[in-house]
Amino acid sequence: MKLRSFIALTLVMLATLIVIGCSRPPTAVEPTQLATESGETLRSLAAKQDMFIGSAVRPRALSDEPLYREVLAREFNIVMAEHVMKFAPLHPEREVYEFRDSDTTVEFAKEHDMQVIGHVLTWFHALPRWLREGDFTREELMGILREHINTVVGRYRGQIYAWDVVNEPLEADGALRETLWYKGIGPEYIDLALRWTKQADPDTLLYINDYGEGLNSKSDSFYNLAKSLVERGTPLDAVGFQAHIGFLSAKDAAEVAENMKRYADLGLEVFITEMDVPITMFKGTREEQLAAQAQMYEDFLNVCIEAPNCDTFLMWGFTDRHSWLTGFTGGKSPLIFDEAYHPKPAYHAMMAELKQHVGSGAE
Ligand code: 9MR
Repeated sequence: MKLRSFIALTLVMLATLIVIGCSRPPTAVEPTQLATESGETLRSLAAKQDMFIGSAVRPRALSDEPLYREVLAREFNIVMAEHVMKFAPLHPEREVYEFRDSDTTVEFAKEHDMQVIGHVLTWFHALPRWLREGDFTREELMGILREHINTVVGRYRGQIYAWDVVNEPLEADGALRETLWYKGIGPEYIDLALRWTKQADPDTLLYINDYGEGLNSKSDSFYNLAKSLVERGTPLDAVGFQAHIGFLSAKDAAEVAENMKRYADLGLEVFITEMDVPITMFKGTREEQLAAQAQMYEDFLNVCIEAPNCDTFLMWGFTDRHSWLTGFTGGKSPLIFDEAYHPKPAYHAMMAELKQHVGSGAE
C-alpha cells in the first residue's frame, strides 16, 4: 500500500472510532431517580384496565444492564424477543436448537409475572443458511417446518400468551410474499403453520403480523387473508399491526382505528406489536419533535384502548439505548425512554392516556 493511501486509511479509521466513541450512550442514571412520584407505572395503569403493555427485549441487555431489567419489569406486563425466537437463532443447524437466549427471556418474564409473545415461526427473513441453501422438496420443507413448530412451540407450551405464526406474509402491493415457505410449500403454508401451532399448544393465541395498517390496498389484502382463514376454519385469534411509524407503517391513527373495526366484525383481536416513532419524521426543534412523537404514541394507544378488540400494545423496545433504529446514523430516538432510561414526553403522554381511561371507569 502506498504511504499516502495508508495515511488516508488510518485517518478514516481514527475518525470512525471517534464517531463511535462520541455516539455511545451516556452513563445510566441511578435507579432511585426513576420512580414516578405517584408510584404508578404504565404497567399498573394498564393492569387496572385489563390491558397488556409491553416491549421487545434483547437478552444481552437483560443480562448486562440492571437498569434495563428494572425499568422493563416495572413498566411492562408483556414482552417479546426482538430477535432470539426467530428461526435462525433458534435452529442454526438442521439437527441443532439453541434455546439459551429465548429461555432467558421466558424466565425473566416468569420471574416478574409478565406474559410472553413468541416471535416468530415463519418469516422470509432470519432463516439459517442450511435452510436457505438446502434445495428441499415440498415434503421435506413441510416436515422441517412442522418439526420446528412442534419443537419450539412444544418447549414453551403453556408459557406463551400468543404466537406470531406468520410474519409479514404480504408484499408492499398486497400480493402474498414469495418467501422460502411460499415458494417451497405454496400459499397453504400459512394454514399449515397455524394448524400445527394450535396442535402444539392448544391454549396459546395465534396471530399473523404485518405493517401498512392504515387504509390502503395492502391492508385490504391483509384483511382478506385473515377473513379467508377465518372462513375456512383455520385457527386464528388475532392480527398484529406492527406500527413502525413513518418507516413502513401508517401515520394516521384514525385510519388505524377504522381498519381495526373490520377485524372486530370478523371476531378477531388486534395487537399493536412493534410500535416505534423516529423523531426524524417530524420537522422543528428537538422539543417539537419529541412532542409530536409523544402525540403519536398517545394517539395509537388511544385507538387501542377505545377499540373493543384491542388490549395488547407492544413497542419495539423501550429505551433509545437499544433500538434497531439507533445505529450508526443515530438521532432517531424512536422509543419512550431516552438512552439513560429517563422517561421522555412520549412516556408521560402514554401515562396520561392510560390514567384518563382508568379515571373514566373504562376498566
Ligand atoms: O429489530 C430486529 C433486529 O434487531 C433484527 O436484527 C432483525 C432481524 O431479526 O429484525 C428486527 O425486527 C423486525 C421484526 O422482527 C419484524 N418486523 C420488522 C422489525 C424491524 O426490522
